[in-house]
Amino acid sequence: MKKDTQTKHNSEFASEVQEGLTAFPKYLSSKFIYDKKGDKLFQDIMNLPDYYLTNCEFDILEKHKAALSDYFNAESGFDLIELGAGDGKKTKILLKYLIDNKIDFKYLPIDISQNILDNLEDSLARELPKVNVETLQGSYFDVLKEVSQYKLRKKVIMVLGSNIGNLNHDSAIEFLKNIQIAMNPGDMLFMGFDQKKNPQTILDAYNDQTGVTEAFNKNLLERINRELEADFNLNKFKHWETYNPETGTAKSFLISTEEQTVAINALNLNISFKSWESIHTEISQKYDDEVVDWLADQAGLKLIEYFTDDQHFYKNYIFEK
Ligand code: AVI
Repeated sequence: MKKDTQTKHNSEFASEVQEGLTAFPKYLSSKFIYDKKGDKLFQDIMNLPDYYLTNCEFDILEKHKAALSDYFNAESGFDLIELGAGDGKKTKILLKYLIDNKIDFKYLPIDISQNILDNLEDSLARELPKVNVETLQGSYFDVLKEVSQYKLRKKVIMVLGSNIGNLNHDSAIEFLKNIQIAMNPGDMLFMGFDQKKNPQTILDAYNDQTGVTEAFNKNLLERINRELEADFNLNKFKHWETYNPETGTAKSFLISTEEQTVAINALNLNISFKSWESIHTEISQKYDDEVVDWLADQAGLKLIEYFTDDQHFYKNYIFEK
């Protein structure tokens, strides 16, 4: 990451931590979980049997790759633009099918982390050397703005993993609107949305017995300790998950198990916690077709098709402008 970008991230982190921990009730944004350690913990979460989202999306791509290829393919080829590419494990199912069937396409993964993009490029060179790949480092919207200038051929913008679920509805509409603005008529958006289901299945996915999700959530506090010279004692906080079946919102909290004061030296700040006081850290929204249709409509997009797994736990939708 470039030095000026790094400084911008650090000051954004510092000011949001200050704002969230001096508010009532306290909160922190889940986007800050993802440093090097947080990225690794999220990879571990995706391998947990209880975290059904990954396997469901894997199955959907495997089962429907031919139909998806038919939707995406265009006479003069297409650009497959992936936001938040990660390790590309799921995407490779589709990439392999497109290569095996000699479909004309270029793959453009976008990620904020150059490290993730370098690893992805290396693994593609080994596993699928025929894929024409161009990595794009930057925030989604800066890169999307650039990409919206590509008007020569069809764009398929892909967002896997139900990442939209980490946004409240207003921010989700904003996110979709920004994508819509980058699209031209005929372009497509292909996006994963985790679905409402048995609340116990959802709670189990975000409250695994091995403690990986707890460590992932607590990485926020660890990061504040590391980067802002704080003295959070992680053993004095408890990971807590709730799910509201009425709204479809899963929420993660960190709960102070005793009355305590934490010093954040880089901010010159002491934060007091009452016993059992909470910090809200993440939402993981669950959807149904009506809500997805409403979000799309608000963002100026048309829902045209969806694909699901055998249990209907998860859906990948296709939208057009
Ligand atoms: C990245 N995001 C879609 C994950 C989710 O399911 O909300 C993050 C996560 N949080 C806890 N486990 C996984």
